Amino acid sequence: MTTRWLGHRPIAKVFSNRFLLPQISRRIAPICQTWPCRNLASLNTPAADDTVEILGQRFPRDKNTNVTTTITAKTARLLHRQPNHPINILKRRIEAHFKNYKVVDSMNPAVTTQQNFDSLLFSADHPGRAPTDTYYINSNTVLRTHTSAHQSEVLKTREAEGYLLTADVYRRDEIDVSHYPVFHQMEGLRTFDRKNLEAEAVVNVAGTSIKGAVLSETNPVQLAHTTREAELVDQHLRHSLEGMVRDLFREEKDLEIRWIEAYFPFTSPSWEMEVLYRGSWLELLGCGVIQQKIMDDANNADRVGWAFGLGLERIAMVMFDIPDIRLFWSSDERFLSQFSSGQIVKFQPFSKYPACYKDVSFWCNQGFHDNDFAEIVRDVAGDMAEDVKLIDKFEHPKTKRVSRCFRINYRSMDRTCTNEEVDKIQDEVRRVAATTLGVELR
Ligand code: FA5
Ligand code: MG
Repeated sequence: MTTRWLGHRPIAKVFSNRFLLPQISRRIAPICQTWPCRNLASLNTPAADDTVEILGQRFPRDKNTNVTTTITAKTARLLHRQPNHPINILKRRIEAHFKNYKVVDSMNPAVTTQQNFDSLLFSADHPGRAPTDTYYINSNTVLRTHTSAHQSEVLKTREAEGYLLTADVYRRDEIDVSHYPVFHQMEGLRTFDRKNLEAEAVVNVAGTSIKGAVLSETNPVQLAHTTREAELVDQHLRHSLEGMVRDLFREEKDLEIRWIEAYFPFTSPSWEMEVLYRGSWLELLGCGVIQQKIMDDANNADRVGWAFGLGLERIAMVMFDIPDIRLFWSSDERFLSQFSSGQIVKFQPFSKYPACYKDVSFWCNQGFHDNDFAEIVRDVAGDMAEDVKLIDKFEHPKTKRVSRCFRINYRSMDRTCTNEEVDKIQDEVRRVAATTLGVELR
């Protein structure tokens, strides 16, 4: 599945299994207590059965709860604030670049659906709200899916002209070496006095990758803005981001950057920035001119502004040569000892342990979603699951039922696993899938 979650992600078609989801975590917990997976401790976290605990705060469960203790345990890790961790090193680099921006890095990950979606003008039926993609603590509360969830409250403070807000964000997603259900984003915000915009925002874009007309019918100026206002804010935004990325990748003298038109409910015009890295285009961030309604609602009617959201793992994987996103969560000294504050070094991989592939096939009910299966694998196998791929799918010509076959690649980051051990995990994955997703094993 694509990572273009807010912009171009295809609409998730299947919702009917949302009523199965709340049962998953409670059924898995007892199973995993006997299990040698890395997240055993988190699964054992005592919590009253009718509440979800996040950083010491308890939230009532309801029919929409789909977050598991494997995931909530991650909220305490705070990798972005851990000195000598690559995520923190990168965060500080960007903060050093945007010198006068106010740093915000301790916002609570449990946010209301108002903060995560409504305040950002997401429509009621926006696919980003789907429980297949978002971790619901309960019907009104989610683990933030992006740092934009805090835009309004930060703007309301009117404490600075610019902010850099870093936090862990949570998404139900596929499993592979570049996807993890938790990652880190940095949100940048900058506002200008609308009356003094020409003086505050004007930049020289000559010699940058910002070329030609900046605005188009498909990426429009907001009705609330004049074309000149939009142009000034847009150019200041992209000029700032290009400067930051060239500074980060200062060793790559000829780094190629391109701007792709994007759509976000909370900005217009909107862009994604991509860089050409070792022959392929890599999406680093989304950005745009903040919808004036958000500014108005946040007590900033006299100002206009821009915002960006960038993925720190994406950049850190490239800068530090980290091949697998699970490594960021490792507490293995062979990983952690390689990094120290302020230094960009290339990661020296320690030996890769052997992979073990196991397939599972089943008949699915209507409403089955690949992410629900991925969630079971995460809960049962923990970080032993390196990736899960759908390798076959077909519809029975008579019954119209759909059969799917997934291939799970099990590989520990720190030891060789025995075949027996993996077989046991695989048996549990099968069993839990059958009991919680209602699939018929083949
Ligand atoms: C957003 O999350 C928007 N909130 C960004 C934004 C902010 C737009 C402010 C406009 C104004 P998106 O889902 O594309 O957009 O994610 C932003 C960045 O996070 C991506 O460009 C990418 O670098 C990173 N990212 C997204 N999904 C993942 C993932 N699964 N793993 C790692 N990084 C990811
Ligand atoms: Mg994107």
